[in-house]
Amino acid sequence: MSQPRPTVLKIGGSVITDKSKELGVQMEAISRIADEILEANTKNLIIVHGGGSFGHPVAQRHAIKEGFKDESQIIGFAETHHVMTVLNGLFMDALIWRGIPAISITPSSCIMTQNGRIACFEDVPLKQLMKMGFIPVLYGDAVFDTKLGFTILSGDQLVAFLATRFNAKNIVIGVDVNGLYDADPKTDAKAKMFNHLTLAELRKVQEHLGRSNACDVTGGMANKIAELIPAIEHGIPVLIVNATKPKYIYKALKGERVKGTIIEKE
Ligand code: IP8
Repeated sequence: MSQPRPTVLKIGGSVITDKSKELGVQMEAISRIADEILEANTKNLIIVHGGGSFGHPVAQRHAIKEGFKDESQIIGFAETHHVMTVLNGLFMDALIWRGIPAISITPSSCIMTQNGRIACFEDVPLKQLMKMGFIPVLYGDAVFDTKLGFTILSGDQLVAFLATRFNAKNIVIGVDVNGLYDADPKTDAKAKMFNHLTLAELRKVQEHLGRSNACDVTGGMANKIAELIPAIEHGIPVLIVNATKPKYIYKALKGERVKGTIIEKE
């Protein structure tokens, strides 16, 4: 029997960390989201989380995304990867101690990029563990790059890649705003939220989407959307929801009605 199509869930770094202080964690949000994942009991789930106040400030300080230019960056790369494993560990703790069979997959150990784009992915263990009913948990990471030496792989590129590779049923993106807006809702009170967009409509609004103003080396909402386009082109619907609101991730995983932005191919 072929493997049922998975759901890919991304939990943004802005939801599980406190972006106002480096290495600030939102433990309550992590615990609540783990409760919601447990309750939703989604079969064939792949989880990806972002870097927030863990990965981004360290990566920015050492210019890791720009690639290897100077020996002094070596410790910065190791530090960026390390703080991501620390954040991942906190998330894994919350999942495992609730009895969720989650397995952490370290992107820097199974993925290489070429000029920042995923070029090779050793997916045999991941396929095997999914077949056995485990839930893989990946994250945006500092990764090795065939041209740049190293770089930063965003969780969003990873989400679109995994969704396409495993022919996902859907993608759920949990962020700290209610959905996709025509302007930054955090700074523009008149920003209007989209409930539904087709790919053609998305392309039209794409240029107006803001860049994140908090420290974010992978480029905020505009880049998030650009990264998701290949998966949407593939026919995989994306739902963007507010993961800081209780039960939204639960409802999104259960396929229940929830406030957010749905983006579909047509
Ligand atoms: O928060 C980037 O992942 P993202 C992770 O999904 C690092 O963009 C290491 C900055």
